[in-house]
Amino acid sequence: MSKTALITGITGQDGSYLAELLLAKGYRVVGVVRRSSTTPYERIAHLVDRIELASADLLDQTSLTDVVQATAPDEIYNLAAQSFVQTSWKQPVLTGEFTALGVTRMLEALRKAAPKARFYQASSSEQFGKVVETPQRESTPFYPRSPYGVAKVYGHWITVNYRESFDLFAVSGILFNHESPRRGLEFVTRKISDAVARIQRGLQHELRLGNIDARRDWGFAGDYVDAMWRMLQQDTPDDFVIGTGETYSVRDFCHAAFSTVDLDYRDYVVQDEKFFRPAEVDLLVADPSRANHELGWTPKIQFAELVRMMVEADLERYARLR
Ligand code: NAP
Ligand code: G4F
Repeated sequence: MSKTALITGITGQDGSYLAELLLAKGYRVVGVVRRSSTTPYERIAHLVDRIELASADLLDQTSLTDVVQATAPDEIYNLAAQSFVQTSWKQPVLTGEFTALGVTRMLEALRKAAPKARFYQASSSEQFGKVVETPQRESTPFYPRSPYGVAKVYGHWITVNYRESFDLFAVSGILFNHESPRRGLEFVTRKISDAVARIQRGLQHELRLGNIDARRDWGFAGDYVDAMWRMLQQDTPDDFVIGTGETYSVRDFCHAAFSTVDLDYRDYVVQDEKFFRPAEVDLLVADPSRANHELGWTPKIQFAELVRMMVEADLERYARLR
């Protein structure tokens, strides 16, 4: 009997890679999509014939409970969120509704309609924020620096609380930044890879960025969805930090991306106050040793390969558009 997985956020970067992984493992995959007047399925267009889509919204308890009831999942991956940190200062209440209370709604849906299902919550290294130790591990205290980070801390602790209160198999993966050619264009890595391709084609002449000294632990999204799956295959539910253990600055990313096409980023990057944040997360770097040992998980794609993959994908995309 094949297992059934329910994925919220299937139209997002991670949802699309996770759906591919689970289909390859023989799962029946059901993805939650919210009602829209358009069908924004570009990341899963190649999968729509092999997955089922169900309509529900993180803001609406009835729709979530109904989808869980109708699907009878063995595993639930709660990936849906308002995931862009910068937007969380402009829409703090909505971010709290989606990214914090949305988790409680999903847990309530599971508790009522499928209490035996295993639950994965997409926690974030943004929870470490103004870091109190380096590298950051599972025991590192949280100090979030944005409404998004605060909402994710809530989502994390409500998952722990439901596990302990109701004996659910519910876990949080504290994932550090993970990127891919499917990353949204507003995130800094994709903004850079897209700009490199546009500059190369003469469509753009400069790249306006905020704080290029911020450091992140960047991995490949395809590797990270494998860690999500591994967390739900354990004998006992537990939370894990997932990252590469290496940190690079936005400036490093610019250097690597522009070098791919033999350009010097200093000739194009302009710093713009508009992209600075009210409170910044200066440095993130994971200690993924528990995931290495207990999940048998290690990232396959390193920083240089990730940057090249993203720039080449955008170069090809613009070449196809010609
Ligand atoms: P993403 O590309 O922004 O995708 C977000 C998904 O959430 C989209 O499918 C979106 O649907 C859906 N969504 C948003 N609001 C919703 C609502 N009210 N009801 C139903 N669905 C809704 O994010 P991602 O990069 O794949 O990240 C996946 C999850 O991991 C997020 O929770 C994110 O916060 C977390 N995370 C990401 C990273 C990272 O580096 N990528 C690191 C740590 C944690 P639409 O297509 O309809 O907008
Ligand atoms: O790419 P970013 O917007 O990602 P950020 O804020 O680290 O958040 C991402 O990773 C989190 C995991 O730690 C996820 F939970 C979250 O959902 C999201 O996927 O910004 C990265 C860094 C920041 O320090 C930002 O200030 O890049 C800096 N930056 C500099 N200039 C910029 C820009 N970020 C963006 N988006 N745009 C700029 O122009």
